[in-house]
Amino acid sequence: MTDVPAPPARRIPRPVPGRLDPDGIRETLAYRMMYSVAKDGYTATDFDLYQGMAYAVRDRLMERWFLTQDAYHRTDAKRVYYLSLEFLMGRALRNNILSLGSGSLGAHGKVLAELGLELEEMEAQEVDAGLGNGGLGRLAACYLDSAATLALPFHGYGIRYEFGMFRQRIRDGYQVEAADNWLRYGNPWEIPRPDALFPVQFYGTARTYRDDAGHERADWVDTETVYAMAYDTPIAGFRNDTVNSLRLWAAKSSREFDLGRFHSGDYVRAVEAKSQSENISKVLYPPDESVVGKELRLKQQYFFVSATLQDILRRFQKRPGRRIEELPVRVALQLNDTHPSVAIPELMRILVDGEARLGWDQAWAITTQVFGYTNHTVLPEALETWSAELFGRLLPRHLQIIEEIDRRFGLVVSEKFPGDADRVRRTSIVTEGEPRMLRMAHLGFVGSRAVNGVSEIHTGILRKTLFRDFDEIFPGRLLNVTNGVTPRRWLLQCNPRLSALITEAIGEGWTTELAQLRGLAGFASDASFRERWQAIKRANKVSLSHWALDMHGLRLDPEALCDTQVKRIHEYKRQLLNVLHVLALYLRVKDGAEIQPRTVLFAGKAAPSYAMAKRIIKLIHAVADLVNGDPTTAGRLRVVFIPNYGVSAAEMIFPACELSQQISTAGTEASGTGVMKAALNGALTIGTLDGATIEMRDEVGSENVFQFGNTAEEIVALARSGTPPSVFVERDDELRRVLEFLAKGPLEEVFPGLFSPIVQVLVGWDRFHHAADFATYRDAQRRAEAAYRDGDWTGMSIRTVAEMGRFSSDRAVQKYATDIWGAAAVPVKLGV
Ligand code: 26Q
Repeated sequence: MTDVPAPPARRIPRPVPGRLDPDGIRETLAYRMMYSVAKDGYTATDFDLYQGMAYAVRDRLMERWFLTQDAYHRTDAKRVYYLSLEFLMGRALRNNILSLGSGSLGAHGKVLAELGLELEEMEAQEVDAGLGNGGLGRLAACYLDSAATLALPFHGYGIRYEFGMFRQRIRDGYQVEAADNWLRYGNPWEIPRPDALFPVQFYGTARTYRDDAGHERADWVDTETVYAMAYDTPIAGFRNDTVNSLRLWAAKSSREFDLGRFHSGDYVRAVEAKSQSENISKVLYPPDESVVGKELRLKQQYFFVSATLQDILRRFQKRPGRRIEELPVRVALQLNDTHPSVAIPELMRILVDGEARLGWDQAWAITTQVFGYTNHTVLPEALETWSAELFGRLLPRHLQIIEEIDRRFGLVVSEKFPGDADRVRRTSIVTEGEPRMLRMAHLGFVGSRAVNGVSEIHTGILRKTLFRDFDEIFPGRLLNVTNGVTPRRWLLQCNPRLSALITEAIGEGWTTELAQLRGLAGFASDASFRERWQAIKRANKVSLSHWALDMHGLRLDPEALCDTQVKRIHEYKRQLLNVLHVLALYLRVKDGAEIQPRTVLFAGKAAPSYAMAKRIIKLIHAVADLVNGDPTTAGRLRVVFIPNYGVSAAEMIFPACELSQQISTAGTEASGTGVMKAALNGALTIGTLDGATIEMRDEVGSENVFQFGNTAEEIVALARSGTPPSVFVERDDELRRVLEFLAKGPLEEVFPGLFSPIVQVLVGWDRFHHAADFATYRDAQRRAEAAYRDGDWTGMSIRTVAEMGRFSSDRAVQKYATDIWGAAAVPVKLGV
């Protein structure tokens, strides 16, 4: 590849960085209101003011962004690229103000107050950037925050979906999806880069030919071209002047579409084809089983991977004298699950077929030094596979390359295990027989220098199951990095009351050194501190009830224990176990028993084609109507489903949460991160021995967690034994009664037959073993009630927060940087 000397810089003067005191903010806001928003005091709406303030904040980020990117270039630092189909960012305004600020929200709040507007009112004008489905997408957002705070040269790359995660409405208790047109009123945080435009090829044919030297070569011809255009969003580190970027690609048709068919007079068809090709970045795919539209999902994956690699290599080669062999020293690429794993054959294609003309072995050595791959699931139905037929039609050359990777890997395996044909078959990337399928997890493992699970138990299960053979073939490649969450958004920003109390007690260092929370342990028995701790939880519960009433017309009871299960609706997460327990409580109250008053709060979206999950949502609403409409349970039990769960709803819910449920069947939840956010806000956890809850128990102490249920090993043994759920139902009067109530009670009367598929699963053949865990779940709930009523709940809550330091995403990202990326911080300082 040729060196491109950088053109001489134009002499564009750089403005003096603006100030962040009230005068400076007032001035920038005035300027932005007039020149960017073009509104004055007579015409500006709250939304206009939000826009003006967003631009005013962005101006300060830009100065730091140039400073940071210059420093990365100057020091030639190793860059980390995080490739993800999802970034669940939520709102940006408060987060950016907090990152910039030297104190609190003070100065910005003051300027707004002069305009008669509260920060809270204004920030509600911003729409969530919901470019993700759930945990995996939010993790990417937390890692962006931590990487910037750690001053790492880190770039997020993904797709600028025109429609993100659907908006969930509830009609008659059923989920109804609506399009999330989040860009309708513009997005002040993004900077369009019409000049950062890369062609991406699809279809066509892979061809072999002989080059001038007589070597056999391959190329890819007669393709269709779509262009990827970049949009950059600044990502601020917390009070360190680092500003990284998130680069998202939007599809643009090629110019041929604009000009080509024109000549044949077929103008309308040309414009139709143009919008066809721009469909690629139209919509975020939900993780459902449906095959329809799958080709477009693969197109999305390759579209963003191709543009990203072109951009990365352009940046890499900008420096004169660069040799491609240096790539692994300068660049690390992290694959957020297999969704971007086509990057592996794409880099091979560039190195072998492209200008570099490397031999296979050299190209492979480079490729396998550059990639890291994170696995987020062991559920077989969630592992990504593609039919070779579909893949080869869209990306014929990549299919050839994958087949060659597979062939060579097969040789490695049979050399290491002579005569073990079964092992070769088990580990192959391309399956035998029809239809041939590509197993992307296998490709990810073979093509990466490091592969990681997201909690200790998850990594252990990967080692024993999905990646067992691979771990033997490549010892040391598989490692664990337990997930974490950013304490800036998930405590400092969302819970100002608790943050202020913590800072008053231990200073503000915890915001970047979360382990400092340990200093709170000493306050667990301090009477006045405990009282304030309790009062804050109560105030947060009141705030949540006001919000739920205003936003959704839902009534919560701030006096009651706030019990939450908020996450995607999925059978493995076992919202049904929670529902069974709610019904048990209901029947007990009907019998005249005294229970600890509680509000059981559910929230979460079901994939649009996941019929069982949608039925579970309907069941939750039916149970809510029954329970909330019954005067006997008034003041004792409420069931609430908060619609349209997302980042902003989570920021309201976690500060108010007292009991947080992570009750998945052991061995199914890779990590779970919501449970960390709740605990960081003082909730106690009721949970199975699954995902990161095990490590949370190890940190906070088993006396502070309500643990129950079969272990992952026991679940495997249970499944092997073929024990039917009826065995557990027969020996448990309360469970039997609840199931009979479901099958024959008032719910069945109002909705005949609607819930029988659910009952059938629970008593028939249940992959997720609800019945087997019911009795111990009930016991754990009893222990929780007792602790809330007469135990040391507040002390437990304080001690939990004190031991949550390990679950900061700062720790997780630092571990990736050291163990996988080999990347170091490049701190910057803006001299003002
Ligand atoms: C795949 C193919 C086609 C369309 C969609 C998908 C798809 C999209 C999203 C498959 C999976 C996802 C999301 C997975 C996810 O969020 N996993 C969660 O990741 C968290 C972060 O590691 C963990 O904490 C959770 O345990 C895990 O469920």
